[in-house]
Amino acid sequence: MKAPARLGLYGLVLVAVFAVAGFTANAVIPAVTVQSWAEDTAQNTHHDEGDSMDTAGHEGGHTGETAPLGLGIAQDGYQLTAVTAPTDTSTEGSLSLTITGPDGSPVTDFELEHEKELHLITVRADGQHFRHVHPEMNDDGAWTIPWQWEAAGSYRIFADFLPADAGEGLTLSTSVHVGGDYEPAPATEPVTTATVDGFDVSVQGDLTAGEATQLTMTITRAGEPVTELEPYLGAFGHLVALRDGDLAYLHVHPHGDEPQAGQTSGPEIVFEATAPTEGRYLLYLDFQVDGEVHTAALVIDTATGSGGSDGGHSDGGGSDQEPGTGDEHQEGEGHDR
Ligand SMILES: [Cu+2]
Repeated sequence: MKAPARLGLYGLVLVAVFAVAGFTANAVIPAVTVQSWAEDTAQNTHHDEGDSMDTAGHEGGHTGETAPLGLGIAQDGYQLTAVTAPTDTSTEGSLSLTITGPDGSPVTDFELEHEKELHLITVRADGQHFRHVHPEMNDDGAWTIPWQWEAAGSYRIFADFLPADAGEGLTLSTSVHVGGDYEPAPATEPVTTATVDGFDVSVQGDLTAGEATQLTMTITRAGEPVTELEPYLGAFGHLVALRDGDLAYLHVHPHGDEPQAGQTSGPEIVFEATAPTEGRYLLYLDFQVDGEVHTAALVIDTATGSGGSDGGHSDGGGSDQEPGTGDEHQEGEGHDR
């Protein structure tokens, strides 16, 4: 029996994504290339004819149950369309998009995921200026939110949603370009503690390519543990993880039961994440205290897995910035590892 062509194609795309990410850690352009590959794949799998590309016969590239990476503008017949946004930083306008379904018409029937029908994530190609918002849908199926960009550059826009007819959630994305002076600020090293709005957020744990691992976020304020975390989007925190370089979108799951209204927690929030490949990952934690949502941005590299024990990285991934040896194998290596 021949394996379905779609598996071969999918594997090929994964291999291609890996190769691109591996050779050009901080480049912007390959993401576009990857996106078009992903689109091709989505279209081919949708039509299900399968044999139009002989290269699909290439086997051995599949990596098992790796989830989609959110890099395509279309998947399973669903497509991100009519994306509009201000084209410079001085314009106050709106950000708008429409999801079309397999029949080509706008989808208006969505199911709740993390308490919302559609999650919109925007982030600049260098990982800066992350925003996670929830637009409103009008009767035509257009999702809109008032919008002004805070900085120029190329942005990726992710829509995360669950069409009622699809049965499973989808993440689609596209790029928009914002004119003006652009000062790129890519991640040059891991950042395992960050301060936002007076809260100190740290991450402990390792990301390991191809394995589900736990990441623990700890939130303190003025040195005291924060224990009044409030439920936000059905959890005590919402974590988005993106692969540095192509901004591949990882699905991250909070641990523990869904909180009840009025319940509080802290100072730790535990997540489970699977890094699709080795590399650097950008983490964005949304958490709520006193009715206000804060976002902390962190950066973590995958633990050096294959080939052994890496001599003592087991202290939680160098999460502390204590004087001494806290930076044994990460400082100053640039992006090449
Ligand atoms: Cu959301």
